[in-house]
Amino acid sequence: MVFVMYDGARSSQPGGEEMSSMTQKPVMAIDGMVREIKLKPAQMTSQLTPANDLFVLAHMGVPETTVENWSLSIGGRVETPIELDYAQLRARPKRVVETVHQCAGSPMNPTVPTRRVANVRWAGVDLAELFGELGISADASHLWAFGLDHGEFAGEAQDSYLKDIPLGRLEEGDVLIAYELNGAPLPQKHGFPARLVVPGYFGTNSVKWLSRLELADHRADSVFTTRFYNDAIPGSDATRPVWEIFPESVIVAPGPDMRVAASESEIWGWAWSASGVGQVDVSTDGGASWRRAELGPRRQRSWQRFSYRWTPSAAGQHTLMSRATNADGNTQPMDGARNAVYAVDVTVT
Ligand SMILES: Nc1nc2c(c(=O)[nH]1)N[C@H]1C(S)=C(S)[C@@H](COP(=O)(O)O)O[C@H]1N2
Ligand SMILES: [Mo]
Repeated sequence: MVFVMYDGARSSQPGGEEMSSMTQKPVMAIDGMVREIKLKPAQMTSQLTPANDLFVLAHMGVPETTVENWSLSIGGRVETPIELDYAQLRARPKRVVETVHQCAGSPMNPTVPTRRVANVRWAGVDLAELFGELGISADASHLWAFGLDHGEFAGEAQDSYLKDIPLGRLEEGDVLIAYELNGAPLPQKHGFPARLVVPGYFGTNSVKWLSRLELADHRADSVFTTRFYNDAIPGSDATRPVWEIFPESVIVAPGPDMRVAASESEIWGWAWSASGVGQVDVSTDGGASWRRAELGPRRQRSWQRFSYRWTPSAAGQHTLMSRATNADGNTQPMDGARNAVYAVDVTVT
């Protein structure tokens, strides 16, 4: 793979040669939205999603980045602001986190299920540990994360991709500055050379091509934080940031429109939420009745396998469904939400 340096001469910005390395913007290798959805639920057959099968989402395109020109500045309400280059990042203790990774779907259609989900292993630097060394100011409440990508979104020019998370999530641990995906350097489309990873939060918060982290005493005011990615709370004027992943599940097998023998067979799939899953129920009659499925263990923040032994009562069409519930009793609605129950129609022969 060849990377083009994003020095002043290559910069599309006027006066590039007078700008410091910190404010230079990389050339966009791909200009405009990228959306590669590679797996349907029936294809999600492995616990760990191979990097090549991972969905790719980018609102404004993919920037060209190099290790040589990359650095991460950490500032705002920290006692000791720093700038880390790639070698300094790699020299720090390496943490590995296996976690479910899920796109929240289109920010313009937040109640439409898309089931863009995977389970991967990220490696990088633990951010709470790093901030422990740098010192967090007493008035800090949010972490802002800036990506190097820029371009047009929602009909306006955007300087960067900017997201925020509450400091409470940072303190819980496992928030990484990640430089590896499944044991290999991050592919370009997944944020090379380093990205934020917020396990348990929707993918939109895990900022790729990370260039700056800032602690602040309020939410970031970007189209990606306060305009989009805020869910309506039914019966109220208030909204809720798209942060924690809701309880959700998909049936992997049998797949849609499959023919199933009338003998005993297994219905299985994956279930997940920000806090893990306490129970999965399966319906074989379109949601009229539900039976408890067996639920496998959670590895760190991974999705969990569920399975149910089914002996069909009659030949013909059956609608299979699965429903995950977390420890707080939150469960999947039948419709009208991004985590709505997934249905699979099969024919029993
Ligand atoms: N810098 C940057 N980071 C980003 C985005 C983006 O457009 N720019 N898209 C987000 C969204 S919506 C998702 S779902 C995840 C997807 O991560 P992946 O492409 O590595 O699977 O990246 C997030 N991080
Ligand atoms: Mo997304």
